[in-house]
Amino acid sequence: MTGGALRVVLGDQCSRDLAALDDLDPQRDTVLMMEVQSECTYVPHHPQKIVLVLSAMRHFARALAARGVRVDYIRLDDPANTHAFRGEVQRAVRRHRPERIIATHPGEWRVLQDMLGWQDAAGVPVEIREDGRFLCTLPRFRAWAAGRKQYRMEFFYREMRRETAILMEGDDPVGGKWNFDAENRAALPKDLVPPDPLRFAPDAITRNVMTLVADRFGAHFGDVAGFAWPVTAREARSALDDFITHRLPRFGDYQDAMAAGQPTMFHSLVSTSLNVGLLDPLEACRAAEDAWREGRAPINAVEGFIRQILGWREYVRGLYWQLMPGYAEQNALGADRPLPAFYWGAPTTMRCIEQAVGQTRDLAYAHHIQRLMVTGNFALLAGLAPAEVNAWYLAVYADAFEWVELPNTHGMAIHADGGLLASKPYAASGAYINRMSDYCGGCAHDPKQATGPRACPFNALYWDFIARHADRFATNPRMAMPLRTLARMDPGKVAAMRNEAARFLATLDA
Ligand code: FAD
Ligand code: DLZ
Ligand code: SF4
Repeated sequence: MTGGALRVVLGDQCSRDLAALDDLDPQRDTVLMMEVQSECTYVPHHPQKIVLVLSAMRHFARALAARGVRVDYIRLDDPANTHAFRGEVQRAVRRHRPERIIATHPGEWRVLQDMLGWQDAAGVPVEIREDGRFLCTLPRFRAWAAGRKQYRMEFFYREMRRETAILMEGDDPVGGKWNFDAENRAALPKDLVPPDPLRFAPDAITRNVMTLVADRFGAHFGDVAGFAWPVTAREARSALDDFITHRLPRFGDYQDAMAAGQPTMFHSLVSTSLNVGLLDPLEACRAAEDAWREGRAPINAVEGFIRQILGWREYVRGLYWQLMPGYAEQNALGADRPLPAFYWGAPTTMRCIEQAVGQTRDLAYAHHIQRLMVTGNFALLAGLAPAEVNAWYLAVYADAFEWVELPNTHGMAIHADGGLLASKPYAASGAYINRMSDYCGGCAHDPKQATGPRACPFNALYWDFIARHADRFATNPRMAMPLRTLARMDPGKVAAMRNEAARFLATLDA
């Protein structure tokens, strides 16, 4: 080919209606897709995450080719592969001599910086198009954020509800409230077993990728063997339908619940499909809304699910691009402890951690409350270094891309942004984990004890955290209650708990 456009599709852009593919001329244009080592190793991604991305890419390339689109697909084992986006774009320009390059805005700051250098490197104009797969454009988010000192998801979410008319009756939210979260805090009853989610047996393409990934990235944390994620748009839609039928009705009630041996509870597992582009967020929201309108799921479940996608997902993406690159550098609580080895699967006596990390290794998945209130809460209380915590979350989950991972980790879980995203730190003692799970029953620790040989580490760490940051939180009305409780405690008891925390933290450092 000489002339025409080189249209670049990245690994998390496997969407038929991608902006870079608009107005594609099959006679003159070529689509470039590149498997490169640097994207597989910039953090040590879980092997299932790498399989997900590469298999979705290969299936997407095959679907494009079946529609008559010319695809130049660079494989990881291609001997000439430079293993970097820029090098592959340069090589492709030499092969195809296009008039221009068209790309879609990437999901990560570091990739955007790279993309901004493609024009000089390749000597061809580069057009970077807005990613239309999000419901809120970046200029729209900037306009919403302009002039605000703090950003609150709830207000953003209401605007998104109005703009999309999802779960609305005229100007009013259906059911008379915007948010049914207060009804969504039940623990899992002993006799209720969550249904297994749909699993997708790897086809020949996926099996080939699994072998490639096991050979090259077998040393990364995580097991490739159990791979069962959707890798095509069709599979992603079946997974959504399965969720809507079997789990959505109880999604709300048990959204915050955790149970041993129940890694997925009533969650949807749609994040991987949304994030690599196999499923459209509006389609997912509309499918849930239809279930409510047809009486197949209650409003607390449907509103809760839609809020996660229309609210949180769009909001964290807007914030990421609003606040980068400085956002990643923040460390408001001065946390500097290295990540303990049990995050990478080393043995621990804490059953909640062992369950969350164990299923992460097996499935590249943990649900929100495990990420926030178990591994995230521990990182917050123990003062783990934000850069290490972020790199861990980015590596170990199949759905992890920095635009969504960083604000959730840095902002929501470990408060490294000092409260830009969340009005208070999500800090909790063992009592919370005991209330919301059955983990503590089989644990070597006792959630009711804060000191002594069987003490739950979360207890002493919690009060040590509150005491350590008491000055900072003194002006935060949402922290008034724990600060008052601390002030009323016997000073001897506080000192004993802080000693316990110091002793426990020293064992981590050792
Ligand atoms: P469900 O509970 O079924 O929710 C439905 C959908 O809503 C999800 O698929 C997701 O697309 C969206 N959603 C839910 N919560 C959030 C949220 N807080 N922010 C953005 N979208 C949300 N999500 C990612 O997609 N990638 C990540 O790398 C990621 N890292 C996280 C790190 C931490 C520390 C925390 C606390 C949360 C993180 N989340 C991340 C958000 C959330 O935990 C996952 O989206 C969710 O667990 C995915 O599972 P699911 O599809 O079963 O979600
Ligand atoms: C995550 C990932 C991986 C593991 N490999 C590739 C790849 O080989 N080629 C590619 O185009 N994209 C890959 N990705 C996804 C990119 O890292 C993703 O596009 C950026 O993180 C921006 O969101
Ligand atoms: Fe986790 Fe403490 Fe409960 Fe053990 S007792 S499972 S460490 S919260």
